[in-house]
Amino acid sequence: MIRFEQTFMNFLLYHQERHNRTYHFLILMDALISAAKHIEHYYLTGALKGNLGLAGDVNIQGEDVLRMDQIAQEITVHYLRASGRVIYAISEESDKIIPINMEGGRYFVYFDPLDGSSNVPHGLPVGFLFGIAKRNLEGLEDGHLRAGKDYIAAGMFVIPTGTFTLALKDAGTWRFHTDETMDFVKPIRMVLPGDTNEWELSFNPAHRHTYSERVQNWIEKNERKYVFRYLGALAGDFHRILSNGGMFMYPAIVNHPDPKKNRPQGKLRLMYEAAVVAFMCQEAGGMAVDEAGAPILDIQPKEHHQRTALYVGSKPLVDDIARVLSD
Ligand code: FBP
Repeated sequence: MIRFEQTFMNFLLYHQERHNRTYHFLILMDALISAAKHIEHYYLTGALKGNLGLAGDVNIQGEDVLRMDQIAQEITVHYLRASGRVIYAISEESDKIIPINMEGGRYFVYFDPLDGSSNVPHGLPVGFLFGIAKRNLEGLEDGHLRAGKDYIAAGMFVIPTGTFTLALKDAGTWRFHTDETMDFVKPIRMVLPGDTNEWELSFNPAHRHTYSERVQNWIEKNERKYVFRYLGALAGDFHRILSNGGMFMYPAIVNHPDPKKNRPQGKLRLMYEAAVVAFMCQEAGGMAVDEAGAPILDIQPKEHHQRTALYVGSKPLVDDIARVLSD
């Protein structure tokens, strides 16, 4: 007896029908899935083809660009163009906004095509993160940068593990796995578990003494209660938090022995990293705050590569540190 699982597209079709929505979103999601599968192919064959090294350029954020960053960017922009549904896109790999179909597009797409750059040279798990906002259908669209709470969907592919997680506004966070036909199937609704025995803490321990005193004190007080895990790629670390509960944090760096290395505004990018996992976490019953303890999803971006500190995960834990941060 062959076992058949519900496919992602079948799941999304019913979702769109149930909410009386159009096929446009399906076409956009099909483009993002094609891009992720293509990137995964290049990543899996990267070592063999010599694509896991540096490209020789430096991006707007002063970071060395990896060959795989360029490949992932080119692939994603190709499929977003082919969808015809995107007004403009914002990418970690592009200094400027990427105009796509300014007249006829319906959506804004904010993405990081290959997150977790320190893992790339080793072929270890990385992420493809994306957030989607919609054009103003009631009135004139001024193309303003959207806050996370205005996103209609956000998701991530953990590459090369073949897992895909998508959150839909007011409709939950769903995880899909790849089947023998390389299709994403078997939607599993993700809800952050209440059992604190499984909860994990995730942060870069090499940085802990550069965090603010109150964050260091909070870690001191709580770290023995939870398992510690850190992959060094947001998508991978957040994937675990969604399954086991707990909290991932990338606090502001304010006490670095070399003051030039301080990052009071945080490291992670708001629109295509922090807001993406915050949206998915909220739809899974969790929450996310910044260094002031304010909700990540309420932050109105001033510029598209804006950074933020991030505390994301199970409500009781994030609430607890938010009280310390906002004190
Ligand atoms: P990139 O987009 O440049 O990869 O930066 C983001 C990131 O790699 C996250 O995925 C990860 O959580 C964090 O930076 C790791 O930073 P660090 O190496 O300082 O721990």
